[in-house]
Amino acid sequence: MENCTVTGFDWVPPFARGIVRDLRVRWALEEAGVQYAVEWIGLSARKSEDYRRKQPFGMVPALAAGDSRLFESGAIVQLIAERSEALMPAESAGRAETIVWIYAALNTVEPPLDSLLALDLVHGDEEWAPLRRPGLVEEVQDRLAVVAARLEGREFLLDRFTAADILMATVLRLVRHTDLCSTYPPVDAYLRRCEGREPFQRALEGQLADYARNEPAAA
Ligand SMILES: N[C@@H](CCC(=O)N[C@@H](CS)C(=O)NCC(=O)O)C(=O)O
Repeated sequence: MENCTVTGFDWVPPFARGIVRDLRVRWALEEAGVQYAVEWIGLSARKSEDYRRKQPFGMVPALAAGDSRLFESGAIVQLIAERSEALMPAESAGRAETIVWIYAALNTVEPPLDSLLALDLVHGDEEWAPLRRPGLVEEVQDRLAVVAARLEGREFLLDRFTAADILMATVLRLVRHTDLCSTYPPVDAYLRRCEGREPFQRALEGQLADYARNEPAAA
């Protein structure tokens, strides 16, 4: 992949730092050893016609790679992985297993975890929030129990690190404001293992540094 530019937000409030989805793309590029630039869109400009040409839903991330204009973090990470054996085995069984776990992370595990994040950190004061929360926590626990069973005796989702781990670990981080992951020791150890990787640390530092640079001056 050549001439890669990732688009992220120029600033987000503290609760969102380290979980905004351009982190997934930065991490994948770091693991694959691909050089990239970052450009930023302001929260208020994200729905502009101009930005929607890069990301039709007015969200981040987007990736420009040569002549390609890509969006959807999962698709972007998968496409990076398809060009890098560091992220996806070349043989077909390993490739298939990686893709299965990419979709499991995004389609099955992410929805309830993302809803819990929104409920706790965005809608916490709504009247319905305490009524909805127990059922949502049960759904999250149901998904985490399956991930824990998969990780029993394994370091990663497959027998090596793959793009699926980038997506699963960044999905698990969505509930970092709770102790839910830490109640499943294989999940807790897995998350620490993934977050301990140098490429993850570089990606995270890059994202946090960008927000720090754009921090509004204190009144
Ligand atoms: N399915 C999309 C979701 C992207 C997404 O939710 N991005 C958030 C930041 S993590 C966003 O841009 N939110 C702004 C908004 O919803 O308007 C992906 O994975 O790329």
